[in-house]
Amino acid sequence: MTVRPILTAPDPRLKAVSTDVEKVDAEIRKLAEDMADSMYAADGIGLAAVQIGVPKRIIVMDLNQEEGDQKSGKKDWRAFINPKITWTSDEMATYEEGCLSVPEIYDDVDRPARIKAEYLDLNGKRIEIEADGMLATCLQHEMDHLEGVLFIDHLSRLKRAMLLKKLTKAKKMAG
Ligand code: K2U
Ligand code: ZN
Repeated sequence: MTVRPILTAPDPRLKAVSTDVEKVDAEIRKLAEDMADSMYAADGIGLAAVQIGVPKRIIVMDLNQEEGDQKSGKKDWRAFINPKITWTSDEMATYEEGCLSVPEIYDDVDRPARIKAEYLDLNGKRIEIEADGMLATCLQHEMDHLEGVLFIDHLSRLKRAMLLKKLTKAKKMAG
């Protein structure tokens, strides 16, 4: 069990474009486990490796936590390695998003309602999925992280500037 600190904005490391995983080996599996431990410790339902300072194209997710399963202790996380979105619907969906790297800020973000994606699992096996609802939203949110993009980057310039000023002040206060 290794909980690692989650970077918070503003932090230039969160703007890194993450690089592909060359080989899904024991080191990558350990990193994914550390990511899952860190996600659960922060009450998240998803986490990208760059959020713990590792710019590798790895995401972990456990949408069961959204339904409050953490109370039953049921942990059923999944890793998405080198994920690619292969199709997006014209139909859009709006969710109030948050982010473990943008603490205490929530706002509506419009994203394609349905997507098709492919990725490698922890055994290096290629998986193809179709997703809608929270899985589609969360996967797109996490894949933004792999491009150095935060959900606040989808908001208006004015709102984003205000939020970054608030986050900068909060960081200074926290020392
Ligand atoms: O990237 C992250 O920090 C993980 C996000 C995943 C997420 C983003 C947008 C919409 C849903 C999930 C965190 O888990 S944010 C905390 C959270 C927890 C439950 C439901 C929604 C957001
Ligand atoms: Zn996030």
